[in-house]
Amino acid sequence: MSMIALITGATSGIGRATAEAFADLDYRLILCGRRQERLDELQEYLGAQTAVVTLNFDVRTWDEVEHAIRTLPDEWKAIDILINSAGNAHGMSPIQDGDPADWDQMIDGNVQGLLYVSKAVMPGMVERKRGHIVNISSVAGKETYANGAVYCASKAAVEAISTGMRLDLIQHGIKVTNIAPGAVETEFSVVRFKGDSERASKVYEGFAPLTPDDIADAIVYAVTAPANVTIADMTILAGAQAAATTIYRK
Ligand code: 8X3
Repeated sequence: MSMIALITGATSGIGRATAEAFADLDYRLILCGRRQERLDELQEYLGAQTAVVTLNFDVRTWDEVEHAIRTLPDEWKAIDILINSAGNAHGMSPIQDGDPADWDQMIDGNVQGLLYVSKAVMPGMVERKRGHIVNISSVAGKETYANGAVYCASKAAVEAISTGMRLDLIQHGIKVTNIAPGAVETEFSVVRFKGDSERASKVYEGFAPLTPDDIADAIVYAVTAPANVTIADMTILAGAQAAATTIYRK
């Protein structure tokens, strides 16, 4: 039987690109998101290629997460691969001007949500003594930049959780990979700047940003590595990028 992969944040960006790449590997897909129309579209589009189920829940609400995963049909319960891709930035400003509602969105979504989904999936992996968890962090988790303290903190937490998971799960035969992308052009900046697409497009001006497919390639590399190899951590920057905020623009 082919692998079963559960992907959060599957309706856009890195999550969606990973779903497409996994469909090419004939993995069976559990695609999770909050936008039903997009889930339906994915079900139709990728369902032509492989078996797909979609789950609509908010990663920030434990009851929703627990219920969605517990009530998966039996033939979908043995999840081999978990891709924690759901996450976002909300607002960008000096910390003293930050909006606590934005902070909640980032801490609840990027940290708590990742923990909740993992909590719902890990016990089964432990029981089966196999599994692979891939957490999508960010270069922002490795270096804090001005006006991004809380987003960077949320991603630094993802880095710490990835390491902690690797330490705790190794004895159960479960691999954990942390992937830290730099500038990837997705709806990320549009969300960060609250729909201001002009401001968002400036982020990617004058250089070629990463695409979600570039990150999906790295995820495929990590999850298809042989049993004797753990890809623990990958930082992937754009070709013109040297660090989070050091980008050579023309
Ligand atoms: C997104 C990368 O550098 O814009 O996580 O924060 S960055």
